[in-house]
Amino acid sequence: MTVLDIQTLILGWVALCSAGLAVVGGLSVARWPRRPARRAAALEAAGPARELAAAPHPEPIDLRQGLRKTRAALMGRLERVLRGRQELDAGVLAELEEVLFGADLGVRTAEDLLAAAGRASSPAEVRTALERRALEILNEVPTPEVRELSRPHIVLVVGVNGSGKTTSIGKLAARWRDLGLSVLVAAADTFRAAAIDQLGVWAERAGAELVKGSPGGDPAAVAFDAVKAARARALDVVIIDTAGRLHTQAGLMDELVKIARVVKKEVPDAPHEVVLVLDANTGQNAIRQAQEFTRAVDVDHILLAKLDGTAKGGVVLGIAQEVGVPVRYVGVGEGLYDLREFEPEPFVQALFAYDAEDEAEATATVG
Ligand SMILES: Nc1nc2c(ncn2[C@@H]2O[C@H](COP(=O)(O)OP(=O)(O)O)[C@@H](O)[C@H]2O)c(=O)[nH]1
Ligand SMILES: [Mg+2]
Repeated sequence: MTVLDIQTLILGWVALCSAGLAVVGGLSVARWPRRPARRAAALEAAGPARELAAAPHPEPIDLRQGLRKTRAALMGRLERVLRGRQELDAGVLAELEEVLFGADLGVRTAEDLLAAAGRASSPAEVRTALERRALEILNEVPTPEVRELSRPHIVLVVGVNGSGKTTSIGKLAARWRDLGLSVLVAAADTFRAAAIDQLGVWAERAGAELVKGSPGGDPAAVAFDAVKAARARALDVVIIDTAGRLHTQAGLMDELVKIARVVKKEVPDAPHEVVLVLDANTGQNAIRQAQEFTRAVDVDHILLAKLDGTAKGGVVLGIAQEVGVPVRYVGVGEGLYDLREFEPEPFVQALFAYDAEDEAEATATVG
């Protein structure tokens, strides 16, 4: 081993540890730098993946922009109820109830927020009261313990068909690559040839390697081969894509359990991270899906995809309150870099920062 090899190894490990800590513990170390200059500095520190990540990429969609539809729907309706009202009387509360229960927050969260609104001293105070309570709800979700990191760090990605798994894997792979880590993705969704090809395209975009089987093959065997290959070649991260036929089918859950079991044969404490991908467009259905998946597999955190295209982004609150598993990432677009780490405070701020542009959107959609 040359001096350079050793250096590369150490740098890779430092990056892996900080990335992993950020993933597991929600710590602020190695947070994805949002500004190009800071990203460049981080890359400089990360070393090995410098060349790849130095390639220019489009400016990613920001959270405020991603939440516009949700904000226009929820805040727009609230504005209409509260505007010009002097008293927080039964009439206003009944209207607020209608808005909150129609906002795809989940029943429990709608009730909770209605109670918070009811405790406000005047209609003018309702928005602040809701904002404060929303933040509390998100902060009440327990954050997972920081664990020892392994190499390879094995990530299992689960969720129903079309929720955004494959796309999100591309985005996750790109983040880890930009931190200087080597990434291998495993095409364990073997049901459709197109699904394997789609993952191949994302792997190429992200600069990750791909392990695939033949269409119709055994998903667990693909996952096993991928982990074996990653170990043999000392790669840092393995991300396993899975099939997502209806979550109500016992077959799917059994298959996920089987994949996890087979991977353990190679790495006993794997998977180190199980990510559940949910589609924000499905609103309260996402809460139900999360409950079913968390019963079958040990989900560490949730990636809520397609927040940009939906007015149902308030479901983040319902997920926090009714599922109790942290939302770790949000997808805000179809590009490689349209993934954000979810942080309660900026999220709530973006959700409540209603402005003239939102008003125009709300007028167009709510009328
Ligand atoms: N607007 C938007 N579209 C997304 C996002 N994530 C995924 N998609 C789209 O959702 C569709 C299904 O995604 P895919 O990754 O194939 O889902 P899978 O079946 O779970 O693997 C694709 O058309 C993606 O482009 C997102 O964050 N925002
Ligand atoms: Mg897929």
